[in-house]
Formats: sequence, structure tokens, C-alpha cells
Amino acid sequence: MNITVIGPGAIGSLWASYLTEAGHSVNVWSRSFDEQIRIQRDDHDAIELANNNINQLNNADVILVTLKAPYVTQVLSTLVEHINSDTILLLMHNGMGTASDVQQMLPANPLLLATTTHGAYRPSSKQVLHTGQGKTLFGAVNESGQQCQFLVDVFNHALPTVDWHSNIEQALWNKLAINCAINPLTALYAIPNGHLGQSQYRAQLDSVIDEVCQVMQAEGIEVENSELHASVHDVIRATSDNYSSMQQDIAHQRLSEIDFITGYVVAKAAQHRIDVPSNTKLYQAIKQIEQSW
Ligand code: KPL
Repeated sequence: MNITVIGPGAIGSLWASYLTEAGHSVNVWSRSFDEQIRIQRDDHDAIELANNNINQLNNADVILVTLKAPYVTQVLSTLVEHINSDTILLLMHNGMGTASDVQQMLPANPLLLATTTHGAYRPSSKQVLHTGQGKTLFGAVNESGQQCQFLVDVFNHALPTVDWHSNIEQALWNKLAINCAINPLTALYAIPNGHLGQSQYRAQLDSVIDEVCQVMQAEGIEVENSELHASVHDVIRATSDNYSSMQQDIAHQRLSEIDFITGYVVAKAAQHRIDVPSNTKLYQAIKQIEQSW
């Protein structure tokens, strides 16, 4: 297949590399002005991929968007006229809230959402390390997206496991809850994920999770409060030495995904008239840091 990866950061470069290895014709769209970019995964041979090539974008069967949530609408809006209406759009990022904008911009395109637990790290712009094996879920946003389940086989062949989820919202909310609990707290206190297991963070962590759980229930998402607490703690333990993506963004003074993580929950809570003081405080604290730069 002809696949364009928009936003070849760590996860985008990982998929670009595996999809190329699986025999697909992959190109990228990035901030770089170079016509080609080089990606070397782990100790494999480096690959050269065309960059910012309008013809390849126009001929793409699939566009995998691995931009961070705050850039999705902004970047796609500059490319709309070059995107064929048959091209499948697959959004893969932390947080929620971009799909409705993308659907408005490109209403005819099949639109899919994905969530992944693969770990990837980019020590330099040309290198990507696959730091943790994970699982990926795809699901449809619109009717034409429902016709694209075959894509699971294509991507699963390149980097297993990939499964189809008939209610991707459910899976995205579960991931969102984990990100709401871990990301802003680790960013605010500049700590690795594992430190959240310490007793001094317990009350704040518990109350963030309780609030997100209430909002999920109001949204009609199937969720059990004790299971949500347990899955947050599982991730804290499994990623104890890692710094969350938001911690890294804030430490490097980069725009974080707070609007699409905690901000999304706070906005949904307001629609349901649910008070979420702990999440609101964290949201404001991270926004304040970003505005101070
Ligand atoms: O997804 C993550 C992130 O850092 O954004 C978690 C699950 C918190 C792992 O660090």
C-alpha cells in the first residue's frame, strides 16, 4: 500500500520503519525541509523515505497521522486540498477530541482512530528505538471507516498485535483515564511515573481517577471504579522508570497535550454538570506553566 505518515516522531517513525520492512511504499510528512529523511530503527539498516512529497500524499491509500493532538487540525488544514477523498485517515495520538474537527475538514474520507501501547524513543531525529512491545487497537469513527477493518491485517503484519475494536471510544477513554492520572501529576512534580505509587500522591491520584470515572459513566462508557484504579496502578508499575510524555514536554518547554487529555475531561464534565475540582486544578496548573514561557 501507499502510506504517508504525517508527524514522524517516535511512534510515527516506528510505524514508518515497520511498514517499510513489511513491503509497503511509505513516505512521510514532517517539519524538515529535506526531500528525504532517514530513519534507523534499533540496529537495523537505515531507510530513506520521501518527505513532504505532494504527489505521494495525493496517492496515499492510507494517511497515518501520528502528530501530537494539538497539531492535528492545524497541520491537516494546510494539506486538505492534496488529500484524495478515498484515502483512509488513521489518527494515532494521546488524548481525545481531534476526530470531530478532522471529520468536518475531510467529511468523505474513511476515518479511523487508533491507540497503541508500544514504547518508542527517538534519541535523535534519524534514530528510533523500539523500547517496549505493545498492542494497538483500531476502530471506526464514520460509516466509511467501518469498511476498513482489513487495515488491521495490513498493520498487524507489519507490527503485531493490531486488533479491531467495535467501540474505539471505550478503548480511548480507558487510555485517556490513565493519561489523566499519570501525565499532569508527573509533569507538575517533575517525577518519573513510578513515584506516583508513593503515599504522598495517593489522595490527589485517587481523586483524579474518581472524577474521570464519573465523567466516563456520564458519557455512557462501561467502567468500574476499582478496575480503573487498578489499571492506573498497573501502568504506574509497568512504566515506573519512564517519564511521561507530558513530563518531557513540560521539562523541554514544549506545548503539551493537556487540552486533549485533562482539558477534554473537564469540558465533558461541564457538559454533564459534574464537578471535577482535582482535574480542573491540574489543568490550570499545567496551562499556567505553558503560559509562563
Ligand atoms: O501514555 C503515557 C504517556 O507518557 O503519555 C503513559 C501511559 C503515561 C506512559 O508514560
